[in-house]
Amino acid sequence: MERRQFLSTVGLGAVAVALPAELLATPVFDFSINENGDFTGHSFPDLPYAFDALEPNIDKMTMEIHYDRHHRGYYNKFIAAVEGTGHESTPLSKLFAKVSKLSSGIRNNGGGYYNHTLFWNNMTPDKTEPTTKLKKAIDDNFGSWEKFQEQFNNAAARRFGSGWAWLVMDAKKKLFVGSTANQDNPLMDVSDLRGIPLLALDVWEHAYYLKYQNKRPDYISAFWNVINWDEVNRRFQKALKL
Ligand code: MN3
Repeated sequence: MERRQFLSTVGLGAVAVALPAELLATPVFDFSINENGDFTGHSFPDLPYAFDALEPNIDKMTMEIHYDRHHRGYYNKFIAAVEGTGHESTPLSKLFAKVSKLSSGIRNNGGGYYNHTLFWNNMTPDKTEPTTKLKKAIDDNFGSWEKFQEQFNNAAARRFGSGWAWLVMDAKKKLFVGSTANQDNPLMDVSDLRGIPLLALDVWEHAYYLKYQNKRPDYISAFWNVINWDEVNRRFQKALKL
């Protein structure tokens, strides 16, 4: 047994409660299925705003390259990786729930396809606010809004190399902050951090290097200016009902 498996088996992992794939197979968390839970196919999503919409926090050229080359690349490679496996019509959440048994092509590119779709949608040029209910849950779980921000910023800044920072909810409705390496995400059975993703931040260098170079903390600070709290609220409400 690997150490990571052992830790989650004995309950010492950051989030030890595994989430049944059925719970996660809802449109809020898995955009490859519809409101009835039926698989609707994989498709490369539209960016929900213009390339320059998040300026000056995230610059236009970074958005163009990130969306049109990186994200599209993950999507195309995912489609190629899943072809011929019998999983062409399996929703993403179900693939992620058993990704340890699938190819690294599905894991890395399926993760890249999914994570970026969440990421674009949890940013906006519009002014949005967390609801009172979400703020209270943050206070209850982290002690204060500031402590939540500090934990999130640390998770994002301290992820060594490439990866993602997350706010997640576990099966007991507890909120956690953490990070994953590469294109892993909290829906994957290989991840130490397991839960329903409410907020995602890409901390790969390709997400910020053109504007921020080596100053990842500056990029993380700027991210707070463009978080789409309407979307985070929506996922939070949906996750509470699972
Ligand atoms: Mn990226």
